[in-house]
Amino acid sequence: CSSASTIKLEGKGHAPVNIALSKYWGKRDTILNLPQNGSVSISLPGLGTDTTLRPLASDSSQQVTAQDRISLNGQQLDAHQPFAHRLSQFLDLFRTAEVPFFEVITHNTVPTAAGLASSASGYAALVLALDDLFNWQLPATQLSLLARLGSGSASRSLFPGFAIWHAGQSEQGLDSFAEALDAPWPDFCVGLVEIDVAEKPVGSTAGMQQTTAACALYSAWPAQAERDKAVIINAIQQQDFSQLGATAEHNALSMHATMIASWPPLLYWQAESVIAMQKVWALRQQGVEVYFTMDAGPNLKLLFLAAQKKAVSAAFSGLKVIEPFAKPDTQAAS
Ligand code: 2P0
Repeated sequence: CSSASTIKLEGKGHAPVNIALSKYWGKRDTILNLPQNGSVSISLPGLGTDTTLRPLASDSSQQVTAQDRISLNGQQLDAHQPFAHRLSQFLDLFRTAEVPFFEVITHNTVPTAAGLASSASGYAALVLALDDLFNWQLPATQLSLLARLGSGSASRSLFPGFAIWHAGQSEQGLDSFAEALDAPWPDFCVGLVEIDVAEKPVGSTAGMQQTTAACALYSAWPAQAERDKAVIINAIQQQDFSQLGATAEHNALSMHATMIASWPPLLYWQAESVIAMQKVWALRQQGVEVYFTMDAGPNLKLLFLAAQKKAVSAAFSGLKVIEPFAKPDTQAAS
């Protein structure tokens, strides 16, 4: 797609993090990041990644370089560092005669304290920066497909609001991309409960491999995940919060059940995670409608409507509340 005349001096991209309401867990192709099942997510505005890309040409006017130059949050990374290595492998897909290497300047606007994975926003922002640099002007669904090659969940971070990632069926994965589910829900709130933000001992990619290879329960997961996805899409369209919350919580617990039933076992929870789950269940008993979801880590993400914001915030001190559909100037981040 890239001819010398269309390449800009630099390309920029921004993408938000997203939280899956019905989860991606397991790959049918580990190279192409093709999932065993589809998923549905909500993007969190204000939390994400900003990336700038510049060509590092090896012509006479510039110092000859034999590798990408990658910085993360203002820090230059060694090429062998895992984050930089994975990113360079992804960039291998896009090198041209004019752009043999890239300078990548990436900043996460995800506060480390939020305990959110940044690979989704990271690869989505990188693909947007590539699109800008090479002036491809690709539609969002095709950008989603490219972002998926970097990290599966990145396919969903191309879109604000709700997004659906279709698992697809083809071997090449040209039918495995996300698209927006355009259904704004102004009252919808996500609360971030920080339990521990230290890097997890088993990353998602390895965790998925472990689960699919060594869990008898896993065989039931893809069909349940597809059913949950359909129920959640319907709940979003009908603005049926009870249906959405209950299905999302059950979906997350079912995913974690497959991890726990692997051997060796994979348990991302900490004692405080269970205490927070019990607090959510106690709140529901008291009539406060709040649900949780959890990813490959110990932190909880709470789902509730604006009418419950006060009660939920009172129960979880320091809760960071995101209102995905609020106008930017009224965006709550308490
Ligand atoms: C999700 N997770 O749907 C699920 C739920 C974690 C638990 O997508 O190997 O970083 O890069 O495709 O996307 C995290 O896994 O994995 C994830 P790769 P990814 O959000």
